[in-house]
Amino acid sequence: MPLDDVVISRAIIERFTQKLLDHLECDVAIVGGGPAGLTAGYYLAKHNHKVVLLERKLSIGGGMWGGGIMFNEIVVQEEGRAILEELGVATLRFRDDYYTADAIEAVSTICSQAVKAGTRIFNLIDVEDVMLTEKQVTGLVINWSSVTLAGLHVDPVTMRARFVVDATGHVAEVAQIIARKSGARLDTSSGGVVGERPMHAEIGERMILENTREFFPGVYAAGMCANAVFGAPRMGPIFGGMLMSGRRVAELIAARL
Ligand code: 48F
Repeated sequence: MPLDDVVISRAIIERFTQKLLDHLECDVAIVGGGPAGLTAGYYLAKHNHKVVLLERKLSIGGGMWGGGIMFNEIVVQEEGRAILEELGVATLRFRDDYYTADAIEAVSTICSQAVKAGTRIFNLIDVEDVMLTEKQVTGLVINWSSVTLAGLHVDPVTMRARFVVDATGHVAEVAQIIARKSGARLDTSSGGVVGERPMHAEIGERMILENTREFFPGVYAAGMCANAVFGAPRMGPIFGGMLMSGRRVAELIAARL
């Protein structure tokens, strides 16, 4: 049978529309498709929770693709290595407790595992606001990131979620939005986004797990965002903390679902 161009278009439009409609209400909406968000998605979906991950860029993977200074190797410590191995990413011992992995293998494998576990990823979507009801975040306000980039005046739509994970990295965008727009205090020392501290891998990696927690009713911080929200150091291209934080936030939320 000859290929019909319009059938191809119809297939894409119908399937995508259905996919989006099926996910306008979910258990957990994760904002940001870096290593922390992807790992959180993997563990939540694996336990049969309905998970949506929203990423503004075309590509998923956040800051992991480029390793350090575009040398596409990442470093993890023992606990991070265990997660990579569980996901099927090969690691190589460098020395002592330092292991390396190919950044491309890491991103593509973690993404694949998250999707196969059931995380539904929507790329090219910008989270521009939250839905706030009786002092609890109940969902997200989303738009095409191309609309935001072009500065077009087009209204967004909404997505309901029982819990939201802010995994937007250094910028801590969801936390910034809540602090700026709601007038309410976040559960941090300053009541707002404290901001990340200068590089210190040892402290940064240690603090990220205690900073992976709820900072506003219904909203959890994970990954680099957790240290930015609560005011802990950055850690550069060691990624164990991102993976462990993703797993931790999944455990914390799963316990409440
Ligand atoms: O920055 P990112 O990789 O965050 P992460 O998972 O990992 C941090 C590391 O990459 C690295 C590090 C390691 O030690 O410090 O920086 O915590 O991924 C965050 C993703 O969120 C997306 C952004 O495009 C990126 O891919 N993002 C940010 N704001 C929004 C967003 C938004 N408002 N809507 C949708 N996506």
